[in-house]
Amino acid sequence: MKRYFFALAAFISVVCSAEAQTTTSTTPNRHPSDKEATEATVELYNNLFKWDDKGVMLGHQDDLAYGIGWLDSGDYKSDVQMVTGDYPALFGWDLGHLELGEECNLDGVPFEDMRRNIIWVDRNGGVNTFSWHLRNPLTLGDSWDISSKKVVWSILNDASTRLCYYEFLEKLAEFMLSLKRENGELIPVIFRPLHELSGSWFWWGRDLCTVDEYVTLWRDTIDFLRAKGVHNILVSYSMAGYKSVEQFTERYPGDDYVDIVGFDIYHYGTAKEYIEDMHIRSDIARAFALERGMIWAVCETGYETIPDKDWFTTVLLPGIEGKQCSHLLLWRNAQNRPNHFYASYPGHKSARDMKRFAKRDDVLTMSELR
Ligand code: BMA
Repeated sequence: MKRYFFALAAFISVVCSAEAQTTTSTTPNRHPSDKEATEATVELYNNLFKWDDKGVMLGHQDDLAYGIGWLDSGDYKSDVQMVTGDYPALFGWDLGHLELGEECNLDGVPFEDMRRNIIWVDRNGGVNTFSWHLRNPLTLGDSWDISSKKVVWSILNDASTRLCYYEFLEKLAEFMLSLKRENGELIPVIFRPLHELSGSWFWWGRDLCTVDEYVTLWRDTIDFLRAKGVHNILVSYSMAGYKSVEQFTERYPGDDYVDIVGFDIYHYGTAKEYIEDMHIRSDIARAFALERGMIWAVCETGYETIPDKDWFTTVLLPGIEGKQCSHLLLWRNAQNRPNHFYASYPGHKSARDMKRFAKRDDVLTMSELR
């Protein structure tokens, strides 16, 4: 009987350890939508899931480019770092005016400096994410030029507008392919094209094109980049407002073209409204992401001038807490536009609270990603 018992125990232990081993060794590496994604891009994609289990990555737009009262002079200054003691985990950049071949982006950031900062972020374990307020390829006005409802239609149907758009994309591809590590490997990044699509303030917005036109434009854009050898991007689908799953998915371009889903949300009205809206949108985004084995993010957020000194822990935090949000990006601390800032800076009344928020175990800053 005793012998039988030991034999059984040994058998169970062998089976269990074999099972434990199979679970770890066969856990598939998750793969981004791009079948040819570079190794580093696959790694970043998998890391985003690991970090997602730990907390939300804190991000800031143009963090190293400028802040309140200073401009980048190559010394990696950062309002977030000065306030919290650590850099953000996520660094946002905008590529607007790259398509024009200009030296600086639409907010005056030299692309050379941006590239240097992106390389520094990557070397130090942070993540870079891009938006693109690109010109209107039909009128050559800016992203906000919605004077024609035929822009997307024209890209798809009119040879000269299409050519112009492709020339824009060509410049984008060149830039993405210029982001390299010291060993020559491409730096993996997040790209969220044609963002805030449920709003109608950009030429690609909801009232400016049909569902089919939007989806086709998105796919053509990503196909173009991939055909140019750009395999170092994770693609992020970033909505503006919505109230239902139907609205959220209406213009979704498909799993072969998207890696991350999310939305841009700003605090305009009351705190209660912001939190409630955040909950409605994040519940929908999260359920959608879970179903597909994806992550979801707050792709842009903030309260301009942060008039509430405890905003980070009493408004933003209850908005995202318990929702398993991968990352959030605070918008820029403009140096060229008064009262246009979203992260605290030294001396601002919200500084103590932003530090408190950043120091939480479930909020990740750059050094915590390692
Ligand atoms: C907007 C504002 C603008 C800026 C644009 C692109 O939200 O911050 O001042 O030019 O984003 O960064």
